[in-house]
Amino acid sequence: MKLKPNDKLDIHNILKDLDKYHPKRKGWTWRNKKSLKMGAFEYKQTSESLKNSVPLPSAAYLGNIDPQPDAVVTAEIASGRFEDDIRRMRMAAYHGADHIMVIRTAGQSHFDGLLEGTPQGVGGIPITRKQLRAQRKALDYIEEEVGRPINYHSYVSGVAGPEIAVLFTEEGVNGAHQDPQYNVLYRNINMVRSFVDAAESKKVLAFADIAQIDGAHNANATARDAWKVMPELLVQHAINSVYSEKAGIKPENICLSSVPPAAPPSPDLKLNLPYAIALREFFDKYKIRAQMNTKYMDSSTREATVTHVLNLLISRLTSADIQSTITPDEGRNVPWHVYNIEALDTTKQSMVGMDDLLGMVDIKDEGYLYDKKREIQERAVLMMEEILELGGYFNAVEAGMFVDSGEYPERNSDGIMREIDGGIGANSVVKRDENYMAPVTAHFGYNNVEQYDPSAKDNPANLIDGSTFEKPDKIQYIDELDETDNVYLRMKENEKYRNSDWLKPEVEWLGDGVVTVDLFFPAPKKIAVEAAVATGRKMNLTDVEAIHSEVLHPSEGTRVQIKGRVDFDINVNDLELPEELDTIEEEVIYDYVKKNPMKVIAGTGGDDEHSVGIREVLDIKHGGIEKYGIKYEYLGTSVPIEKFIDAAIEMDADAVMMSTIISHDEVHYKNMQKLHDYAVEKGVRDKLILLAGGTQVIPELARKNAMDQGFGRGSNGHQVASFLVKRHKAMKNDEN
Ligand code: Z98
Repeated sequence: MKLKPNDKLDIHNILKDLDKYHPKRKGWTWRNKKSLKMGAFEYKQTSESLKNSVPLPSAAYLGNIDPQPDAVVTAEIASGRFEDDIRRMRMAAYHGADHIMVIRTAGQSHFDGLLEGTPQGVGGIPITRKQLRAQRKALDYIEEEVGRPINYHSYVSGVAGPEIAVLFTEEGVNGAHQDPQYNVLYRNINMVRSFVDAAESKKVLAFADIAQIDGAHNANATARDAWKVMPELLVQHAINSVYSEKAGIKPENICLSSVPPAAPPSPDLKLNLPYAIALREFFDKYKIRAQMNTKYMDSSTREATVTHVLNLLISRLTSADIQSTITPDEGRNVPWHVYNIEALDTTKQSMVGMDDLLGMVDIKDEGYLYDKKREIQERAVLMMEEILELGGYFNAVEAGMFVDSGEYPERNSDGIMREIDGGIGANSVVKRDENYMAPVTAHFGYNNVEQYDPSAKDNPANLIDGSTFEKPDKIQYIDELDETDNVYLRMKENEKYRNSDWLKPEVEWLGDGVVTVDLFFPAPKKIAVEAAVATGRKMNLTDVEAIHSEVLHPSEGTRVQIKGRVDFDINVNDLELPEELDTIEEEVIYDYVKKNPMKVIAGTGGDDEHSVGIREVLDIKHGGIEKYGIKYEYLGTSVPIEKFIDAAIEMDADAVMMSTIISHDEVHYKNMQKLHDYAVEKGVRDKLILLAGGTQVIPELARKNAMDQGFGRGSNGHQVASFLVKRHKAMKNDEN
């Protein structure tokens, strides 16, 4: 199967023969970094371009260039239905994501085994073999389509950590969160059990060349005052990194999950930049995976985006290796398609916009920045020393040293306390029996297989003729187990909207029917919010909810955003699709007009005083035809129809552009006919290009009324100039 940009990805096809599918490759991939020359510009911190992509909106003015930054860019996708996530992954890849992080359903850490089938999740998807295989298969096609390897990622922490690590290796997952401290602090999983499991998990991740992200950022989100937790963050990174190296993960696959702890209105950079530099300096042999601050994210997508851009500045100043893109709507709902893509565009736009920043500015190694950085590092070292004095990490956790709201060494005695033999799975670690043996690949510790076959010492899985890592055919694939919650049922329910002529608005799931409405009421917040919800109901939306409100003034007004559901759908065959006016490349127009000067007579025809539209299409200021070197004579408003033609004759013009806004009694079309008739009467029709434009003009009807072309609502100078050049050229050819 090969994906084509104009064809939808067929989920049925992905699910077909999934039991026999094995991933194409394993291991993490970084981007091929290189300097680029693109259009009129040179870039330093970029990577190889994509075969297929969607550039930033403003690229339309710059030859549609789409420079890709040098860092790996993450999209965190979490709709709860893996089949819908797949479509979003393809959109994300087109916008520059090459690290797809699938968020798992709330609290999967607590499951003490593997799930099978594809149940629907909350705030993410249940990670199962079928789900992983289907998504990796889809990504195998998508990476071909965009021409860049895509890293696929999920989480290995939790009670079933080692089992998940094996599953990930078998199914071609390329990146994973793994940090036993996460289990201990946030999931109350026993610490001995967590660290033993982590050793096994990490050994497997190392075997599969999976890049590992740690969990330190969670302290950031949990801490009462996030900026006070900075020294501890360094300690957490250190513990997991060294432990990972000891378990065999190579340093370049160890990625520290860093989040700028503060956000405005705190003085963002004054807090976050010294911290980011402290981290970079201490851990220079590892990679930095920069996440965004979500601790201080509210429901304003605008505010979240600004925080993210400030975070991106820090990423650029400290050369982050993986750039995450939390969605700006995460503060108010489970991320929707459009916000995932906006976050990716925010990242691409900011990173490309800040290209070679460090080539132009220096980070000061004296004064406030240096002192603050040094202070954070010193506090971290002191904390580590105290942990050692206490007898190690376990004792330190028992003493409540972590996520205390004081800035170390200050302590407020409100840290997360866990007992060494408490929590889920306490006392479940048992000493290996003497007869114990593990005929498996990538096992932490002693496999004890020599007693059965001395030659199996270096390759214990030989004893069983290879494990699933060497022999993927040994993998047991289990299809759906739950008859009431599976992908086939869900797809049956919304099949009407899959690859069909039927459309329903959607935010995260096919055919979910969800829409947002943006409203303003000249009322205080409390009233405005209820008025907005009432408005939604009167608009026949169901499940109406206010998702954001912002006071513009305590009494003058409030902005409210609501979401709700529609229960109708649209058939595409019933739509009247506007005619697309094609354009010629701007350079070609410039060139043609330079060699073939053109003059146009313009004005608003008949008894019509509107002039803004035509001026926009004429004036250089807004990209009108003047920009391309086309000269015009503007006759003003309410121009008698005959005057257009008389003036054209007098000035030897090539074209007439008549603007016409008023449309009652079809007067606009009648005037077009009149313009044509008079040109014929004067014997100049075949020498003149006649154009009519206005918000009520339908191009096809303008042509029926004897115009060469009509330009309706939203037309612009580029389209008009393109048409003039094409027609002028054709007329010249006819003459010759
Ligand atoms: C991110 N959005 O990093 P359960 N293990 C670690 C984690 O950090 C997390 C989980 C497991 C953030 C992710 N963190 C938030 C180290 C989650 C999740 O099943 O929900 O406990 O696992 O991009």
